[in-house]
Amino acid sequence: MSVFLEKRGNIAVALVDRPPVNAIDAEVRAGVLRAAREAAADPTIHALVVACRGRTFLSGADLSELGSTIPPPGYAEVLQALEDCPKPVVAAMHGTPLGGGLELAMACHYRCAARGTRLGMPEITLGILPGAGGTQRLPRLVGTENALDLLLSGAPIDAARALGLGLIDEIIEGDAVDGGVEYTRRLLASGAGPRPTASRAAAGNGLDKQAIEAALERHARALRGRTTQNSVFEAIRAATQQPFEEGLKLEARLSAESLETTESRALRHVFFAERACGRVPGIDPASAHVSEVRRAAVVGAGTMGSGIAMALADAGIPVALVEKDRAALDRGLASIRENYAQSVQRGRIDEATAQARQALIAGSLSPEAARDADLVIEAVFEDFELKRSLLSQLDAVVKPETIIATNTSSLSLTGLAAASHHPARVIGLHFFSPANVMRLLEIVRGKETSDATVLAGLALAKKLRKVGVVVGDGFGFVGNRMMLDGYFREVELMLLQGVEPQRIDSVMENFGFAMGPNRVNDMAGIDVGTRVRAELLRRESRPPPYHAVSDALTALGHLGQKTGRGIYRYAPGSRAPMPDAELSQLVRALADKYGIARRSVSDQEIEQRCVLPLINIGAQILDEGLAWRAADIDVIWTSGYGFPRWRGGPMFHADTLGLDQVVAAMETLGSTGDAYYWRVSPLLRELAATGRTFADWDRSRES
Ligand code: T1G
Ligand code: NAD
Repeated sequence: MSVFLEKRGNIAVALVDRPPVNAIDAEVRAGVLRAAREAAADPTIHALVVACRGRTFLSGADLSELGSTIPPPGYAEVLQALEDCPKPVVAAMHGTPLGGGLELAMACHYRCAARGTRLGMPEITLGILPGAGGTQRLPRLVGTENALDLLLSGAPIDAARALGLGLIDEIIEGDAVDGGVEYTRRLLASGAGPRPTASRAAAGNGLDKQAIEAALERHARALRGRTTQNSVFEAIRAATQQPFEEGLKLEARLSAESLETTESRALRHVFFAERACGRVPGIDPASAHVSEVRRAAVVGAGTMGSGIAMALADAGIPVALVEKDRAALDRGLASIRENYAQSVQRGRIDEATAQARQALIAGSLSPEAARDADLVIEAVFEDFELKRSLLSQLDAVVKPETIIATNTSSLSLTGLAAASHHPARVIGLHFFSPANVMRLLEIVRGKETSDATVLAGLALAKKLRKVGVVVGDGFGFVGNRMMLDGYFREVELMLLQGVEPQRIDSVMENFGFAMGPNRVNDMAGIDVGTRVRAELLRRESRPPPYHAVSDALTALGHLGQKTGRGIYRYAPGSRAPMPDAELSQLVRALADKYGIARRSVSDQEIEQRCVLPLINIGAQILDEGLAWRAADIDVIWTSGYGFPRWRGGPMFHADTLGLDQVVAAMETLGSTGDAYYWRVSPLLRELAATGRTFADWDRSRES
């Protein structure tokens, strides 16, 4: 039983208890339906309150139930029973009423929510059109324009905003259940009766072209490449032009169709993949006590160190930020101040929050400042000897249980850990730049890293609201290995063959990356890649030309946007890339040097040559055991490298292309291209030959 009916005087409370997040499954639906019927039939009950135990009100449909036929009773039946109840029905919410949960609340006659509640319709982020009447009831409560914004952004709003929009009727201070009952008592006292949302009219007269364009414009960035929004418009239009029942029918059809799209499968895949990567096969979360990080230290206040310090402070963790000299420390602290000031200016946080966070970061010139830290992260120059000596120095300073982390992007973790007397406590925390913004955290496990230390890394990622993926200690870890050996290397080869950088960028932007590879390279700084590769190539060699164009640009001092030219040229103060004739000359000379012939390359080939190498290197990485699941790789690429989430990540995308097709295309490309890199990974070949997918492979390893 997951729904309990309690009586408080003449008010009945249907209390849902379905941990962890009160997702709605058949049992919950059946329980609510029973409660609605009982409330309707029992003359001693004058009103019904729907509320939840635990951390949140209903957080939406149980996603594992979607996709197949939903077991009865259906949403429509349950929600109609609530709406048709002859006595007032009140939703009393807390936590995160989302999707189907909010839809259920909208079918109630009144809605109240505890302060701190965040309400939303996140279905679009899963490629789904809401299917429990949300598209029909929401515009009736808040008007079409607000409904469109909620449905197109998928972003939750707070209780105050929900009250302002008319989505809820009352804010509760304190406990949602007690407050909800109290509110209901007042409603009854004032003589309030049932108030079905369905019988209201939606504000707005249909959706004209202008309104649609304005809405699309507001959400353009998030909706690039997407299709779910088309159904949203169709359903909202029906809400304004057709009777409620007709609108519901249309919504049901469009919602069922949305579930079948590759887009929705991909987005749901990423949703579950992001949660699965917190579980590491072979490591029992109960096997170690993971103590909370109460104080942290960061050594090095450069680009990364400052960003990491902010990420920690943003999560409420006090940080000692250690530098080697006063000037460097001042620079670091100044950049942190500027960063917070900018966040205030852009309205992301208020001044008091910025001050409070900044106050958590204390600069220091001595590693001794790390003495009390539960976690210390070094982010000094990428220099093996420097890092090793720092780690052994920290050994002497920190507590015996302190986690010692390095933010290296290219050095061997096991090699660095050997400098510590406690290699079991040494771990790689590979943050991405800017570290306070980027969601991805690669958690690098060295040979000696203990399970407890890995669990601590995962717990930290969660605390920082990042997605932590555990990876092995190989060349470039997972993300950079795939980028350098796969994607960007092939891009360089295309440049050498005479393909214009802007064509490559536009093909990949059309594929769904926010920015094409050449623009990324220019923005990140071409020298940054050159430096990382120089270190990596000490670990393992790669045949030329590898990244010859970027290395030549670094040698010339053409480092990208920051120097006004790189792969592109930039007018002073502008970030708009312009073609650079000199690049063509440079590329021609390098092509001659490496004996690479110029040839024409179609847009389709550009896309294949960017995407297929990611898949192939990804498969190699799985084969080598450097990532555990194909889905982990998908999380890395969608959260850290701009791979379109709605394509599910490179490995999911491979499954949708069909692995046999992928292998066939690689063989064709290998016959004219760089055979070394087009060798099909044995795992990929085997899966293709046996008609399996990466998803199948992941499943076989979970069991
Ligand atoms: N279904 C199934 N499992 C879910 C789930 C869901 N909706 N939401 C969370 N979980 C699992 C999750 O996989 C994890 O499991 C555990 O709960 C804790 O989640 C009919 C079509 C509610 C804000 O999109 O946004 O309604 O990995 O780690 O950080 O129109 O979960 O531990 O085994 O994320 O505190 C709309 C999705 C569905 C909400 C809580 N609803 N969930 O965050 O915990 S579509 C959503 C969230 C729909 C209707 C339609 C978050 C959260 P495990 P967590 P959290
Ligand atoms: P950076 O040059 O901006 O900063 C390094 C800082 O370390 C400098 O401020 C320097 O003064 C300080 N430092 C050097 N020796 C020190 C010592 N002994 N004690 C205290 N401070 C010392 O470099 P960065 O880009 O921030 O990179 C730092 C680390 O992060 C490197 O290991 C790098 O590979 C890694 N990393 C960088 C990126 C990136 O995009 N920049 C991404 C991921 C990881």
